[in-house]
Amino acid sequence: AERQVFAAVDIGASSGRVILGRLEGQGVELETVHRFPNGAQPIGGALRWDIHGIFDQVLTGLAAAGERARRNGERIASIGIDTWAVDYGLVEADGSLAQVPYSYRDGRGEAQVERVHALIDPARLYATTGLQYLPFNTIYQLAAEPDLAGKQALLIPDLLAFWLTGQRRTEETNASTTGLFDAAAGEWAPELLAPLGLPQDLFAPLVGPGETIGTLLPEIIRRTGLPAGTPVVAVGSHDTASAVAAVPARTADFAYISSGTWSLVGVELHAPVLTEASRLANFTNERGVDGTIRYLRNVGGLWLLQECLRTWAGESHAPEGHPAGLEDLLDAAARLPAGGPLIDPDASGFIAPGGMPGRIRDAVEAAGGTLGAEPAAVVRCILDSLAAGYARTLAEAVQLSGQPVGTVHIVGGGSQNALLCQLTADATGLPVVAGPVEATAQGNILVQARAAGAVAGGLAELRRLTARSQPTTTYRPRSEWQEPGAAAQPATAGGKP
Ligand code: ADP
Ligand code: LRH
Repeated sequence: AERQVFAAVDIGASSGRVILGRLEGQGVELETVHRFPNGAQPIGGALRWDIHGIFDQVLTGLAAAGERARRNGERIASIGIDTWAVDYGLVEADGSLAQVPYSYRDGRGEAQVERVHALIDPARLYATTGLQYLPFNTIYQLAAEPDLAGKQALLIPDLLAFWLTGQRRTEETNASTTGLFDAAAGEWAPELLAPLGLPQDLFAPLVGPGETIGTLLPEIIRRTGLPAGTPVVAVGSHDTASAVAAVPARTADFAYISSGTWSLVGVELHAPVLTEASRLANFTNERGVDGTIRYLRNVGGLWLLQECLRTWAGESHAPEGHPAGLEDLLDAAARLPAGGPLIDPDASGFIAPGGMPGRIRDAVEAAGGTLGAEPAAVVRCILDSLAAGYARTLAEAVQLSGQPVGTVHIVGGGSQNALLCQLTADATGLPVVAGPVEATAQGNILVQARAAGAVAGGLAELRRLTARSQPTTTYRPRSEWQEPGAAAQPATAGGKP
């Protein structure tokens, strides 16, 4: 029989990819077959996603994946889709798209926050949804829609799955980021819709990771050359849920930092923490694979760096996953002394795009500090501030959840940033294990492989499988007497323990 491979469509706010995963011995081998830049764009007077362009890239990637599998004598057993959270497309009853989807970085959600909180007390919202307050949560964006009658809101991965299969579902890990989902029950919270004037049938039925959404439509089969009957399987369609499923932890006492455009910093729990203390600390209880709770906070993330690079390059191009010149800048930033100025990377003033180096300088000066003129100083300020934010967030996560942490795992594109990994080890006083870079695709593929019966076990087994097959780099906290900015000497580990 042909060997099975699994296709992951993983689209972050800064780049998308289609990755093939094949089971090899004790682990999973990943092969990136297509990659494309992504980013919100000003369209029609608002910040939006070029969703038709994104879907074209998905089809190009799936066609490439099919071609690759055919040449290897393999069969694509299924396709799984994950993207960033929160955003959605509005679909009419006839299936057509009502508008180009807005980006969460457009300010229209924030403008609704006061009105929404006047209608439903934020303490009640938190007690039900356990969701951290972010001004762009789906609930605030939906409150800005002038006319939802007869329309359905499909979250971005669900919209792409609808276009591939014709089936409308809402995958539950991503549903948990809407602000309209009951964290403890793992179901929609329909009682929150009416007070906001939102229609009861706004959302499609829920589906969980591992369940089949549908099979490819005939027109998709024509366009991609994939075999008829190829299923689209629900995964942790929230990219962070897939990433956390592929944290290569070998023990239970781990924390994670999913590091990309955002840094998602926290621990995994088996029940939500819905206390007032948790709400005031703004921790979220988002749903993970296998009904787990991702107890975490959003830290501003490499968005700050992406935007600075874009400004320094003339602000013309879309942000890229692998920006040119980044390595030189990081080397220069690593040579600067520790103890430089800090900003609050979570400040809402950093959410919108444009002019980021100036905004960072303003923030430093407003706090009475000074920031060197050269780009490396700005980069160092960002990374020092992120590391400090990680340490603060992890300490609070441990305190609020009671979950002990002995190791910090950094996964995603940002795990390649050796300076940030070392600064994180220094700031937390804990060993940092960096990698895999493509944890999100890995988690996406593992859930598909398990649904197909090709691997078995719970998250702990899936994590051991990742630890066995994906290379990681360990950073130890530097003691204080060391030269400031001394080059880190990470120990590299890969393959078998
Ligand atoms: P997202 O899924 O949010 O689009 P990724 O996980 O792809 O984000 O991570 C993108 C980030 O990874 C970039 O903003 C960049 O800071 C970082 N990155 C990518 N490649 C490298 C590299 N070679 N060295 C250091 N950092 C890198
Ligand atoms: C990371 C992410 C994060 C959300 C944000 C909108 O890509 O999904 O978990 O908060 O994007």
